[in-house]
Amino acid sequence: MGLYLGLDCSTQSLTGIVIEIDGDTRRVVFNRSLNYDRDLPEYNTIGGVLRGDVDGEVYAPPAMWADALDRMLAELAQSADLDLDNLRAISGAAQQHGSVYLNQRAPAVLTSLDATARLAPQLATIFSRPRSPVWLDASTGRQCREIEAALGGADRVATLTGSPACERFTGPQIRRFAIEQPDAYADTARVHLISSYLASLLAGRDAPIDPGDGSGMNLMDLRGQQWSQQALDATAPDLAARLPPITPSSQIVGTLARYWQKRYALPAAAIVPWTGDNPSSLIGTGIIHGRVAAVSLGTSDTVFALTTTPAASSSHVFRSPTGDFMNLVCFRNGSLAREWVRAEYGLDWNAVAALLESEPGNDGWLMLPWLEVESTPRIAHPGLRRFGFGRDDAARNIRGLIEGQMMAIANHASAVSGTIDRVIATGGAAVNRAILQVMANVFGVDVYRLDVENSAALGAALRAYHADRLADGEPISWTSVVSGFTDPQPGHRVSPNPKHVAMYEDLRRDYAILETIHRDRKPIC
Ligand code: XUL
Repeated sequence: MGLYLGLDCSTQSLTGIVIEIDGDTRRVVFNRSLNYDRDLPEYNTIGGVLRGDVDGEVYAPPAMWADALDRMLAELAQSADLDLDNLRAISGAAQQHGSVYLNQRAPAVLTSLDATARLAPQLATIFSRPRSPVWLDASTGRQCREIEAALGGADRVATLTGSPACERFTGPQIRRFAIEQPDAYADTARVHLISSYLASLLAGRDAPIDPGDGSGMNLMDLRGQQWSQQALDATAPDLAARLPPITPSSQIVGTLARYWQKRYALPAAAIVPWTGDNPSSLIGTGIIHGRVAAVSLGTSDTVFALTTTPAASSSHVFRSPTGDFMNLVCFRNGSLAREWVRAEYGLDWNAVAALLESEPGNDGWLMLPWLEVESTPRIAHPGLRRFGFGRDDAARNIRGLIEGQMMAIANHASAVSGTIDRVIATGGAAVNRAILQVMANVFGVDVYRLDVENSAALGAALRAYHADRLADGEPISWTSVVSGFTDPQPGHRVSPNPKHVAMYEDLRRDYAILETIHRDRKPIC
């Protein structure tokens, strides 16, 4: 019998899931979340982030994620019903693109942590940049253009690294830091992704970056799965020496550090490289075959699918933990926009659901739901665009925003997968059946919700299991890895209503026309 821990450090919370695998018995035995705003109020975040003085700057304190990790392992250690001696491996996922900057003191601090004291205060001296830019940051437009110019244009950057230069991606973020704060950059010995930073804290030493999260940096050669010297040169001086190596995502990188073993009486479990939340969700939704797309309704909404060859049409191509590729489109206006419209009209989620169900199609009225700067399509000048109704009409605003989001996702999904036979819905909003009904009607296919809501954390636990089997000389197929955890359950199926599918086909065309007219050509992505 083995226990496997998967963690997900997302924008707003840290989730931990433990799975137990004992022969054919497979079950989730621990599932907890800590919300940064609520459970770690001393960091003063709103929605897990802080806003900077410069337009578009969004960041988080890296010590907060360390603190959350410490508290999560404390909760795990206190779960009386788990025999943690059986904990064999740990992996994780983190919001993509965010970066953590460490100085040369970090390695010594990580190897000499005092197990009787909290983790975060002990890390106080290791950051060369106390603010970690996160994926919501949109302050690096200038650096994107400079990188594209140095590498021969946006298409060339996309072919090389999987994406055009994007404001939230790590390379442009590093460039801005190196140019605007050269002394702090000179003091930086290591630039980690949030994923590799947290893996380093668990292993007590510098952990590598996996190719899945490495693809979100504009720095990795997508095909070779190694740093591209050309991209590094176009980004910042002496960057190669500051980046951790890239290793396959199933290669064990160490064991749980003594700090954690002593502090929480945990065994020397294997540490498996962490990856990005989207590549991890690919495993946690069981998307290991084509023709199935996943839609993740989280702080960001994403739609993604597995592919053996990268699609030129997709805005992003990442490496997948299976060794293949994944096409992905990301929408910045996800749950924060949904939450905003709900609160703006003073409703609870049941009332929102009732409004969605009462008049599918919003009587033909549409909204472009760009509450904030949007990445798909590129919208630098945010603001809701309402067509045919005003601000005061709660029902039309609610339906306009949520139906608009679903139509945008469905329209752009053609870039990630040619034919879609089925959609797997994940993320916090996937528990709302009325939203999934809109999704099914808009896509015109069955939508399934999985038993485990946090597919990124589940994917991390499953990746830990996969790597553990491999290390034991018992390679196991991905189909066997996910079996029993991600099988679509008939009871969780939401089927489209044919009458509404036809209506949404027309509305989707209208929506696409409006999007083209109103889209902003300023190249942020
Ligand atoms: C993907 C993206 C977001 C983050 C946060 O490119 O920026 O989905 O991973 O979830």
